[in-house]
Amino acid sequence: MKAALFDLDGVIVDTAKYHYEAWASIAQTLGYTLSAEKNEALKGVSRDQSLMRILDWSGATVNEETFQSLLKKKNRHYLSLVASLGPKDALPGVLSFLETLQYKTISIGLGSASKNARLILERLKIMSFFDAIVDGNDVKQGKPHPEVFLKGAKALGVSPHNCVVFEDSQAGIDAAVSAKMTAIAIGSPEVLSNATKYIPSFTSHPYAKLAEYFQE
Ligand code: B16
Ligand code: MG
Repeated sequence: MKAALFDLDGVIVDTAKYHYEAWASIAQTLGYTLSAEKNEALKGVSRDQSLMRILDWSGATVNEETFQSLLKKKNRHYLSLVASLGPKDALPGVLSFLETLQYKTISIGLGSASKNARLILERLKIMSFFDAIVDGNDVKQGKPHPEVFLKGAKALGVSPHNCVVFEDSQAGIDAAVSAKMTAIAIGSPEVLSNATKYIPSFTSHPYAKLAEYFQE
């Protein structure tokens, strides 16, 4: 049996831009300008690890209380930015791809670093497509550690080598490869590496073009 494991932010919905906006604002309060290039290294990375990286880049040090309050502030800002998300915000081609996978009886799982993943899936009204959901609340080790995808495979009852992962982040691709899964990158090989295949979006590569990865 084959399974598809989806990352959330940047693959199913364009929330990556909202994470960036919220982190850029936190970085600004630390006197640091977070570039889009640096932000690539935050994609797929957990909330606290992301703040650790920003602190490292900015050279700022904060005590534990401030660290926790910055995490809360970032999440409040992020939640305000995603408040108006709805079904129309799933990225182009995602819904029909999920429908095709379901029609082909391929198991569908979510493997996201986000603790807000369930909330976003509910807003998009696509929760029912997922046979298993593993998110930032369920793992001890964030991407690039393979835990999130290995737990997803286990929950679906599918061997890791039969799983196809869709990811937009380097941390996530590395996690999938380390889990011995097929990694399909949503993005360009100029920015991402280590994936089996690179596609710009689900519109240009519908199921027919990805079918070889789901063959038994
Ligand atoms: P939260 P993904 C990741 O989600 C994002 O790419 C990353 O930017 C974010 O820091 C992380 O989730 C944690 O998100 O603050 O909502 O718990 O791409 O793995 O779906
Ligand atoms: Mg992502």
